[in-house]
Amino acid sequence: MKQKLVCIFFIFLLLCSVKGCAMPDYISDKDKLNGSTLTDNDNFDNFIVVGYSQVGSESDWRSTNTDSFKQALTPQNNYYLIYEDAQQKQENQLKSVRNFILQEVDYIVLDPVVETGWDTVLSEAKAAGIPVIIVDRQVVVEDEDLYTCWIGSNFKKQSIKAGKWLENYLKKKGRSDEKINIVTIQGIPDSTAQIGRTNGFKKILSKNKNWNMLEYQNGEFTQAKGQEVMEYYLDTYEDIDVVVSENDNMTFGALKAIEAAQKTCGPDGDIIIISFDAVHAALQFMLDGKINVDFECNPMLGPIVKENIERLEKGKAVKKKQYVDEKYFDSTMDLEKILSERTY
Ligand code: GZL
Repeated sequence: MKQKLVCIFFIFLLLCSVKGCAMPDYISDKDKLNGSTLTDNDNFDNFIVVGYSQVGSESDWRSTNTDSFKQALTPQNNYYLIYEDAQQKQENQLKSVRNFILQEVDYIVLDPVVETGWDTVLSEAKAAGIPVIIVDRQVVVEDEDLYTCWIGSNFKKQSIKAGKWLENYLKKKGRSDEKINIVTIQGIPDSTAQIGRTNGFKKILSKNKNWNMLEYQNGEFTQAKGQEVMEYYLDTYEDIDVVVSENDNMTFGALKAIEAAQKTCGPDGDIIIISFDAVHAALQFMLDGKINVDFECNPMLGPIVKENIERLEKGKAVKKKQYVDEKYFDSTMDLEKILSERTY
């Protein structure tokens, strides 16, 4: 079976090179086996072939997340990883999953850009007898048996913690009864991260009648769009007290816009910045006094997926929903020490 896969793979690559079509971004064994190239008589029988459809490469968090899979599912660990970047488009993911089914991979790992629209393609994978592991964001499907398990963050919990952090912060500043104007830069609509982070913060917002949410705008989880949204907010609203930004890259864009508007932010500034992901660059901005608090979203899912596949290979059951551990960081902490110890 694997010989067929290898042959299809090389014919596909040959056609791509001839037709000039965009080659999929494969992490093939040859990348890892110290430059040696694959040959037809490579025995793939002991390799676990994984088709991995990733959302995109829109953020620092995403890159770290992708790397965690590339470092876990390697030929040295007997994996053949087929990685495809969907550029944040669901239609690309649907094509990738169907491609994986055609290639008769052993497992499909899907990080769904949005929650809906997966029932048909996951039914096709199930009919082909290929287990699907959902990671990071979630799918909403009629039949939960269409996927084996989900591994990721509790986004709603992250932003409930963010709302509670803001309550405590304002209390310490003697601003508990002050009118607080808030704007939110949201992630991709209908993505689990956006839904969870928006709804979690809303739970705390509803308990604080003096908090005034001025507007929600989609920052697409990217720095460029985050800056654009923040520029709009600064042009539209005279008095912004808090920015809730649903990922660090949008926060980076917001910081640029705030600086360009000659406003200040962070613990000693006019605008309180609440961010999510807690990537290295964001903690550096926090150390520089630009970000007040950042809620971690653990990107290291590759090793956990590897553990689950190995359990499945032995016929063992796996938990349907597996939440990863996460913390938060704020400017009162020893950020130099934290930065020196974190791997991402
Ligand atoms: C969260 C993930 C989000 C990150 C963003 O798990 O889905 O997508 O918070 C990324 O950085 O774009």
